[in-house]
Amino acid sequence: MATAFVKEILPPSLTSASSQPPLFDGTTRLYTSYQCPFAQRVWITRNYKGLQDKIKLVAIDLGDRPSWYKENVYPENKVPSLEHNGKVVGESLDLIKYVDANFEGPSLFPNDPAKREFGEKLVSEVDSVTRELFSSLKGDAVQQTSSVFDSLENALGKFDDGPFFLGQFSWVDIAYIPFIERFHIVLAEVFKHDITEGRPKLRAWIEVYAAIVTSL
Ligand SMILES: N[C@@H](CCC(=O)N[C@@H](CS)C(=O)NCC(=O)O)C(=O)O
Repeated sequence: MATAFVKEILPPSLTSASSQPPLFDGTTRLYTSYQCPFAQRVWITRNYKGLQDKIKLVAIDLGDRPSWYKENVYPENKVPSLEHNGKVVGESLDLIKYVDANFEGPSLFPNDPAKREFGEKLVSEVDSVTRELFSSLKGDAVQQTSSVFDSLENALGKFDDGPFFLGQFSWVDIAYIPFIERFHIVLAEVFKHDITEGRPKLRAWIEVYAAIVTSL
């Protein structure tokens, strides 16, 4: 984890009027959007590993996307994507692994086989968890999300050597947190419901994560 607190000046989002930054000039670039929870996963990974100087942020305005992004950089036309070593790779969950494997900094993958197995299982479920959370907004969100948050509370109790899913901070936390923190806020603001009420492990997870992020 980066120890010195140096507030990064975020570059402005590029629009259809912006020219394309150089491609494959040896610079590693993370194409991102400051609002996107998928891109946030890779942004957290970069910052947690202290790679702010190694991976340059290129923010894209998704509402007014530059055409060169799809044409020249990433044909899927989504963020995040990472330009590294003469290629562009995408998909946020793959990118957490890619950045962890190809760059320095603290590992996000524990060695303990039981933790690795549990981590794979939790991450394989993250898309269905987020789908369920989003679909709950069409109905009684408090009631419909309750079993999801109960199962996260339960999962957070599996290892007791830290407040995170695998004890120590890992890729599993990064996979879930951008979505859970948004639902935490939406349920509090719109439905006046605190998802951490009666779920002490979930509360500690959100609080400790917030402390980590503000120290990056
Ligand atoms: N499965 C992708 C999803 C990425 C994604 O959907 N990003 C959104 C922004 S949050 C996007 O770029 N949307 C643009 C579009 O779909 O055209 C990942 O995990 O990286």
